[in-house]
Order: sequence, then structure tokens, then C-alpha cells
Amino acid sequence: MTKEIMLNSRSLAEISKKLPTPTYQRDSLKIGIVHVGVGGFHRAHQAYYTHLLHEKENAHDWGICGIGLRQGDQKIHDVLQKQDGMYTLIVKHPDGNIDSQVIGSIIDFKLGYDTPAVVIDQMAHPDTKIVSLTITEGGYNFNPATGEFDFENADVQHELQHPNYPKTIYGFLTAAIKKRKEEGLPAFTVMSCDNIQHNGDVAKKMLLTFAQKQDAELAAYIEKEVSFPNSMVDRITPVTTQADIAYLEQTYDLKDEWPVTCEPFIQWVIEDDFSNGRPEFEKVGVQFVPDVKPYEKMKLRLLNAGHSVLGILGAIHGHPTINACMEDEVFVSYLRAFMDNEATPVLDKLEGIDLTEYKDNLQERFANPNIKDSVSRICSESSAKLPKFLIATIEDNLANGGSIEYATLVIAAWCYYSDKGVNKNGESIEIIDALQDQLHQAASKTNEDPLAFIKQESLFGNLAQNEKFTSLYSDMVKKIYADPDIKKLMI
Ligand code: CS2
Repeated sequence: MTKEIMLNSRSLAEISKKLPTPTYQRDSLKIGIVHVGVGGFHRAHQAYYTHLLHEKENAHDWGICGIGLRQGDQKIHDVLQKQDGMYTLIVKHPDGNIDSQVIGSIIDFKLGYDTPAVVIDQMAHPDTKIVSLTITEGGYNFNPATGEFDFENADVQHELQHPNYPKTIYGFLTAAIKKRKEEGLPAFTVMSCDNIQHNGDVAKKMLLTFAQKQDAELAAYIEKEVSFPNSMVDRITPVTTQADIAYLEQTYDLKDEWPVTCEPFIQWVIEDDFSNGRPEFEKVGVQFVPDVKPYEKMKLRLLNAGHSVLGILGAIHGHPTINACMEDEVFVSYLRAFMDNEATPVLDKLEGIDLTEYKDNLQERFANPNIKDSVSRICSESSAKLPKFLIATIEDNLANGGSIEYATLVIAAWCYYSDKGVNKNGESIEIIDALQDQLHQAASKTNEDPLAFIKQESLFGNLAQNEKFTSLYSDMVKKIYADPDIKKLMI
């Protein structure tokens, strides 16, 4: 048996005989980007674009330091420490081809949950120019229905009292910005890379609201000095499986404890608004635009909402993956009808984008048989996703007199899913949601009150008062509870 090669700096020369590895001098990179939330998506997207830039030219001001703020980040920290920040990106094409390469743009990793000063110091370091975020929709700490900052969060309460021991992103950002200000260093840019409409504006509003409670003078400084560009980010990145790890071992004798797999498609559209300089990402395909909002809306309301439509309905039917849904004609037609009849009519005008082509392309991406994106990943944290991805479309259509039936079935199915936790065959569904208990409690009252689930105002606003919606919804809920064979309701 050939000897396994561990992925780290010492074995790079040997690995480079088998697959592409960084050709730039990693040890001369400075940390210009401090990135919070080093999940698969960051590693397949921003860290990949940054790697491409390093490959292309000398961009040594722009190494990345990964940051984990939660205890759950220990594992990625340990793996990346062991692998000197490197990992393999496995790009899976629809025709079965696979390209793998070693990515080198992450050069350090720091954990903030029990040593916050280490992270604050890194953010406040003179070389740091950008703090970027993929902290997921839930990490922004706003009430989905009102859009207002949630001061009831216990971690927020803690950090307001102990500003040197922050717990959420807001406590870390204010501590670091304050330190930079005191030391006379220019403010960094806060660059949100999450699937939230107006992600930069939301990050700004939340940070300012928090800072105002903590230190009004600092809040005024942030408002004046810190930039928050909005961006649209896109690359489907399923959860890494043991099979992906085994693939690298079998194909390249390479031992990588946490590679990332993704689709070939990649897109990043961002506003050119940076407080303290930026990498020349346009050289590697990133689009800089004056106003990213219409692009974000298009992506969230078609791709992310389309995913949720397939995910929730697929979970109840018993399809394990998104590509399995796309092998099912009923699901394909349903998805297209939702996109054409409900999502598209309420999008903003976009110069130069052919929406038909965009939707055709989405269908091809979802159908990629090698991506095998699990419906459980797609359905995870639906309580943070659906208000923005799907419920917003229902609200827009109610206001415009448009169709709501395709999206409403998904909400009714989400109620059944949250209540029963099983698919139509009675097999249990893995549900991952921070609000799972609340969702389950509300949904389980459906028999007594068919509207119980949608009366959760923090998710549904006042939809429970809209007669057009409630009559359609209660009819659908009754039908699903009577017979959960969801496909019968999709035809
Ligand atoms: C997915 C996204 O779970 C979800 O919300 O729709 O993770 C999606 O794969 C990415 O946004 C693609 O860019």
C-alpha cells in the first residue's frame, strides 16, 4: 500500500506531483482579511477567490485569518492548524468529472470563545483591512418579522456588561473598532457574505444599534468610518462526507481531514465600497457593481427559495437530496412553476440578466448528480431562511394580487414537517433548527387551531390576519394532515 501523505506545508512538494497546490509564497502573506465563520461555503467561495488572486499575482497583503467564535468551531480550528491552514477543494462537475486542488489562502486560525482578546487583537492589527463574515442568517441577531436587533439574546446582554468578553460578532466588532480608533488606525471594512438581502446594510444597522447601547460616541464613529458593502454570493457547497475524504485517500493517497466539495459554478457580486482598501478581486472574476440589491434579491428569491421549496417538499416525500428531487418530474415542474408564477413577477428589474436563462441554469445546477446536496442541509435553520427567501415573496404577491399557492403549500408542509418530524412513509426526518422547539410546539396545535403555526409573528408577521392566505393555508394543512403524500398536492 502506498504511504498516505498528510496535507501540510512539509508535504506540499510531494502533493504537487499529484494535484495543483499553491505556487505562491504562503509564509510571506500578511493577514489583511479576518474572516469569521470558516464553514464549507467560505472555503469554496471567498477563500477560493483569494487563492486565485494569489496564484495570479503578488497580493501578499491579503492573507486570511479564520476566526471561530463558538465552541463548535474547535474542530475546524484543529484541522486547519494541523494542515497549516490548507484544505482540498473538490469541484464536482455534472458529467462526473472531478477537479481537486489545494487551497492556501487561509494562513492562520483563531478561536474567540474562551480567549476573546486574541481575536480582538487580530481584528485590531494594523495589517487587518477587512473583517468578513459568513455567520449564517441566524448570526445577525435580528427578529425576522420586524428586522430589529434582538436585545433579549443572553450573549448580547452579557457583552453589554462585559465589553472585554464579547460573545457575538457585535461585541467583537465594537471591541476591535474601539481599539483601532484609540490606536489611531484606520477602520476596517465589514464585509458580509451571508445570504441576506442587503447583507451589508443589515450588518450595519445591527452593529450600530448594538454600539449605540454600548457607547454612543463609538457608534457615531462606526457610522462615519466603517464601510459595509452589500454582496451577492453564490456557490452550492454540500456538507463534506466521509466518501469525499476517502476519495482523496484513494485517488491521491492524500489525507485531508476536512476537504470541501462544491459545484463548478461560482459568483460574487459586490459593491465597491471599502474603508481601507481591498484585494483586486475583479482580476479573478468578481463583479463590482454600484448597487447589488437586485442581484441579491434575484438569487435569494430564486436559488435559495427554490432550494427550500425542493427541500421541504422533498423531505416529506422522502427524497434524500436536491438532485433526487430534480430526477422527479413532479418536483421539476413544481419548482419551475413556483419560480415563474410567484418568484419572478415580484423581482426588481435587472439590466443585462436573462431571467429565463438564469432559471434554466439553476435547474441544471440543482440537478447536478454529483453534488448530492442533502435536503437536511437545505432545510436546516429554515426559521432563519424562509422569512427572507419565501415568506417575503408571499407578502409581495398578496400586496400585488399575484399567485401564492406554490409557496403556501411549502409553508403548510413546513408545519407538518415541524410537527411530525417524519416523511410520508413515517420515517423520521433529521431537523436542524435553532427554533425547533418553538416550531414544534406551534405546529403541534394545528389540530385545534389550523392557523397555530403561522401565528408565530416573529416568522410570519401578520400573515395570519390575511384572509386570502389563511383560507388557502388552512385548506392545504388539512389536506397534508389527512394524507401526507405531498406529491398529490403538487400536481
Ligand atoms: C442553500 C444555500 O441552504 C440554503 O440556504 O440554498 O446554502 C445555497 O446552497 C447557497 O446559497 C448557494 O450559493
